[in-house]
Amino acid sequence: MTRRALITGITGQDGSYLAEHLLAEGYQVWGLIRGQANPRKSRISRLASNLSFVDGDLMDQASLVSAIDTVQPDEVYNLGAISFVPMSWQQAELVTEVNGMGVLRVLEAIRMVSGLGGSQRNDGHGQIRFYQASSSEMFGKAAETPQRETTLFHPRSPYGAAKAYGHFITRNYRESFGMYAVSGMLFNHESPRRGAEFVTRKISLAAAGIKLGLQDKLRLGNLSAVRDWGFAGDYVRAMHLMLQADEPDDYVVGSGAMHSVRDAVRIAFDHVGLDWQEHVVIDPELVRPAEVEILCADSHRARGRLGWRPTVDFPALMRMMVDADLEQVAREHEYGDLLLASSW
Ligand code: NAP
Ligand code: G4F
Repeated sequence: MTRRALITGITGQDGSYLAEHLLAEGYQVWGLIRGQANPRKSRISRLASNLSFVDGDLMDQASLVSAIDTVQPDEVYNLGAISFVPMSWQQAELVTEVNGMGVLRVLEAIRMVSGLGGSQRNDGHGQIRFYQASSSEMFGKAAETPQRETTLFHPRSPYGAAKAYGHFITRNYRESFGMYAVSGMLFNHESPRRGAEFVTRKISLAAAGIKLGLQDKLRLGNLSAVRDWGFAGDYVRAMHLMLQADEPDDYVVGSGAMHSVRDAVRIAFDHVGLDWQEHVVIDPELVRPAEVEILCADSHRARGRLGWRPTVDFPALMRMMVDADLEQVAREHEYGDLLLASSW
């Protein structure tokens, strides 16, 4: 029997890579689409043909029940979120609703459609498996480095706090109702499909734009922040592997390598033969109210139990993104919109 997967956030970076991966694995893939004329729906259809769509929004409980009832999925991947951390200080309540309460709504929808309730627990037969997109932002001001599954959470943004709620409620539904519900605590992962507001893509776009003579300066905030960056195509494989394990559990997923924002700029500008120091301007407006200074993953559990391995290291990832942007920026009509988004 063909397995069915439902992905929320299918129009985002990870949703597009996961859809491609699951289609290649032989799944029938459905995407939850928000809004009456979502402009990104056609983009995902072009990237991954053979998709099916169902309407719904993480803010709307009934739409999620209806989506799960319609699709009757074997696996649900909840990737939908407002994922840009600075937005969470501007619209804290909305981010909490979507990224925190939205997780509860999906779990409730699965519970209702599966007929689980009260003291009734799942017997494991034909149950819907659930993946929650948790985040290394939950570690925030990290109690130890590298971070592993047992490291205490100390979120530094409303985004991180909402993700921590989503993480704990997922574990709670696993323990309360016997649901197969797991969280992937994924560290930063990037690609040529990354939103232009995130720092790696902002840098790769600027390196390409400056090289092509379309831009001169790149405004950045904290150059000293350290992240564990990997390739999104590798990380969606980990999501799928987590739902294939015999027992449900939570996993840290990252490369274990640390690089600063300054390293990212240096690699990208070197790749196109530019001196980054002639172009980068520090903008205090881009420094966050409470910064996450350092993140680094200890992925021993995922590597040992799931056999997961990343295939692209950080310098190769930055070069891949710059090369893709040299091509994309040359198609000038898209450049204005991307530049606007990358000015965050
Ligand atoms: P992304 O590119 O920003 O995509 C976010 C997706 O969420 C979009 O498809 C968006 O759809 C959808 N969405 C937003 N609000 C929604 C709502 N109210 N109802 C339903 N869908 C909604 O993010 P990403 O990088 O692919 O990340 C995927 C997930 O992993 C997110 O939950 C993110 O927080 C988490 N995560 C990401 C990273 C990373 O480094 N990329 C690391 C750890 C965790 P629209 O087209 O409707 O806007
Ligand atoms: O690329 P960023 O915006 O990613 P951030 O905040 O780490 O969040 C991403 O990864 C999380 C996983 O840890 C996800 F959960 C989340 O959804 C998202 O995908 O910023 C990375 C670092 C920060 O320390 C930031 O202060 O880069 C620093 N930075 C310096 N200048 C900048 C800039 N970030 C952005 N976006 N723009 C700048 O100009």
